[in-house]
Amino acid sequence: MYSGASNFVESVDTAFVVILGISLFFLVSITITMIYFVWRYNKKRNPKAANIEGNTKLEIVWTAIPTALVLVMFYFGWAGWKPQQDLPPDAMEVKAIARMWSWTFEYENGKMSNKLVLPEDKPVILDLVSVDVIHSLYIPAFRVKQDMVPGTEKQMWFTPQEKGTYDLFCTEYCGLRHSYMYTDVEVMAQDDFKEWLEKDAATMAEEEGEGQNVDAIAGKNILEMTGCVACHSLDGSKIVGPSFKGLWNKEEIVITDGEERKIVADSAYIARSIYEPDYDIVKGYREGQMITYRDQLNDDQVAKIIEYLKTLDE
Ligand code: HEC
Ligand SMILES: [Cu+2]
Repeated sequence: MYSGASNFVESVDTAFVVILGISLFFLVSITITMIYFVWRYNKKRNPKAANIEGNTKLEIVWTAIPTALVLVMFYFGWAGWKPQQDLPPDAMEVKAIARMWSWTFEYENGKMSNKLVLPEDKPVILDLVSVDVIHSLYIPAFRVKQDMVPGTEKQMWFTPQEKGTYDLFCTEYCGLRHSYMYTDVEVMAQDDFKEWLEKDAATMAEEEGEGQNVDAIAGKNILEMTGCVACHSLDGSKIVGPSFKGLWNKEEIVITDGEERKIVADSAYIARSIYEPDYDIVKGYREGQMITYRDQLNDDQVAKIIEYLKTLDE
């Protein structure tokens, strides 16, 4: 508690402690009073019951005090909530994209990441986008949480104040692999962040694998960043969609407009599977599970993905 990991920790924790304190006070005092009454007014000690007809003074007291207490709790709740609604004008903006069942964060320079990487002590606004169903973005350590409703534009903001790694969860049950929909928030020094932000998938790949097939490594990074691996395994096992292992140049039966037909998984087929997933449905799988990546991936990125898929032969 009161960790200071974000600028909202103090106000949210204060509201929590105030409400917890009032609740504890009443739990203890009501329990003690009950026990005392059982002892004091049982039949042996108090054989003849009194009939009390009402007491105006008491009624005013037991209306006024709880009303005041509820208002106190409301005040602390409001004081913690209101600043979260007032977006700062000078904040850095990051687009947070939720889809079944992964997170992608897109920065102003176009960089994508499956982790939320942020500089320390700089206010950040998250533009919340869901491409399919209702998700909810929750960072417990920062005391922030906001539903993400497809078709609406919502935002949330906070200032990370301590370097470190924190959990980020989806907290709205969103289907089969909802419980896998989590990632990290990494808060780093402003200089380290700047350096990280400048590196795109291609330069990262160059550093990772000197002399190797750099496009393929970049393709793997893109698959991970955009969350394809939430539904497609790389090792032959079936998750929600078919595995990517051995996909390249495979002959398959797909269903197009209700008709079965045979295809070969070449570049054109794979690219169309990414841009228009419901055009061909792989036999044995369901339509409508994969949502188009038209807005998220360009031809160059898709080409790199294909380069990587070529390396996953059986
Ligand atoms: C929510 C789950 C989900 C996610 C995320 C997802 N897919 Fe799919 N994908 C499916 C399902 C289900 C199918 C099979 C039905 C169909 O063909 O549309 C499929 C089919 C495919 C196929 C055709 C496979 C074959 O065997 O012919 C390709 C290629 C593909 N996806 C690529 C991708 C890529 C690349 C990404 C990430 C950019 C991605 N998918 C993200 C669920 C998903
Ligand atoms: Cu979710």
